[in-house]
Amino acid sequence: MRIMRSCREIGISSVAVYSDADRKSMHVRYADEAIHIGSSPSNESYLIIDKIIDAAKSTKADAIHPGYGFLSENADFAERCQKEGIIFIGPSSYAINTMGDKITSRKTMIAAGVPVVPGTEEPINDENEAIETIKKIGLPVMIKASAGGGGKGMRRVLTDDEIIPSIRAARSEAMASFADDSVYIEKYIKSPHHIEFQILADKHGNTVHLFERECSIQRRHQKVVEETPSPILTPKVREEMGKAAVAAAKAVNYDGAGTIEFIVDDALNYYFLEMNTRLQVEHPITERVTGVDLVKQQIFVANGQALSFKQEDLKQNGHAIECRIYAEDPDNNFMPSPGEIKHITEPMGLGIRVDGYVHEGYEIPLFYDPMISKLITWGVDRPEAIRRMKRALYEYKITGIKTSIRFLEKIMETPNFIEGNYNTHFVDDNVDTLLEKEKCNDLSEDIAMITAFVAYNDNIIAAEGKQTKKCEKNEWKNIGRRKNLSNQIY
Ligand code: MV4
Repeated sequence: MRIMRSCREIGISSVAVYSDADRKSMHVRYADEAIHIGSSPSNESYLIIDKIIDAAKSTKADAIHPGYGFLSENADFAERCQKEGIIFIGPSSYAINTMGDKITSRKTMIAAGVPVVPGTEEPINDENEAIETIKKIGLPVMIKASAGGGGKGMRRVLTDDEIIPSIRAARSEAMASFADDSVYIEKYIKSPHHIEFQILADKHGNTVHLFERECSIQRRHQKVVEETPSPILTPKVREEMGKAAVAAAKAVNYDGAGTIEFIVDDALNYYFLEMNTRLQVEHPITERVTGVDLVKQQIFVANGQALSFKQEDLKQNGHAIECRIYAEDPDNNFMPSPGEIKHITEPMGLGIRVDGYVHEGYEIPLFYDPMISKLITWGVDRPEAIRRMKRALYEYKITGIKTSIRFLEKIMETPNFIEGNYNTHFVDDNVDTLLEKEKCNDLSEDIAMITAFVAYNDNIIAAEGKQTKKCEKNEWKNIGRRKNLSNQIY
């Protein structure tokens, strides 16, 4: 849907592919043409290169946008598109391959002068050698799989006697997950921030960055909330990191949209972690503060056009936050909650963007990622973006399935979040209050058949005087006196 929305604006017709489970999905209805490519499991449909290529050929498609998941970071797929004369809307297979292997990407970054986490440049071959290396680096360290990602094949080592078991465990996990057991060592960065830089490059040697996204609010390596600008970066560090991100992209002759992930410690030391060679889920917050449509830019540069703007044309305007809305039950260990949406009311109005595709009567399939939409708010500054997010989450009503909406409201109310004082441990550190039953449980879930109007009934009842609902927040009276209320004109 995201891709086709941009295509429609620039007059490009689109072809959707779909599996059995997605037969009734919005993208099938929205596309100009749709091709069925197989049964519901993704390894029988969306992951089969031949089926995607056949669909492109039979509809005479000029280009393929691979989206964010599935084949989007598959070098063989990028290469196959090229061989078939179809434009792959993404970087070269060389860039995907180089960045896909951690040891290779670390070496490439070291050569390009981009800071990496102190550690080994070569894979661990010998366990005794590894012990010596770790003595030099100093405990604690991380053992990481070269082919790794999403925390798989990663082990933290705190004590000497954990070294060998951790190496072996990381190796066997990496072998099972990626069929590649190479591992390497990095110094352990305590309580890091995850801050990533958006980059965009054309095929004519122009590379720019579109500033950062703060993505430290994660749960089990899944992002939950992202925002930009990062509450912790200073203008000087931001500028340095932006330059490092551009250098990282140039080192692999990158073209297209990509993301350079850094971990940042409390002293604002930053280290390259990995590059994502695709458009990312959280791209809308960057679009909102820079005004750049990243999907259109991906299409333009894939078509060989030069970027129409320079680094100095780009500014961060105001503040944007994204909350990922998942069909998951926060009260039941975030179990996926597929099923039919009985009722949905989505937030609207100034400063709100909802990137979604679901509708009343739609059945969320159990086969794919349970994310059902992304809610993005913008404000002139961070406090306004947060208050707008709280308003939008309040308006968001979904019945029939469990969602993460109330959990996200709790995050917006957590003092450390409001203060911008958080790192990658935020969810674990605040799990008790974030999961408080009465707050997380959307009462409207219990009356799933009743419409959203009833969800607003609290206020009607209060207005009739049948129930008193104290409004603690007549904060408008304090505009101009309270620091965290936005009253300036942007
Ligand atoms: C680290 C780290 C601390 N020190 N590396 C997790 C996923 C993978 N992309 C990298 N990860 C980490 N690497 C060193 N040397 C801590 C993490 C980490 C993390 C990083 C980003 C966002 C969330 C995280 C949650 C736990 C651990």
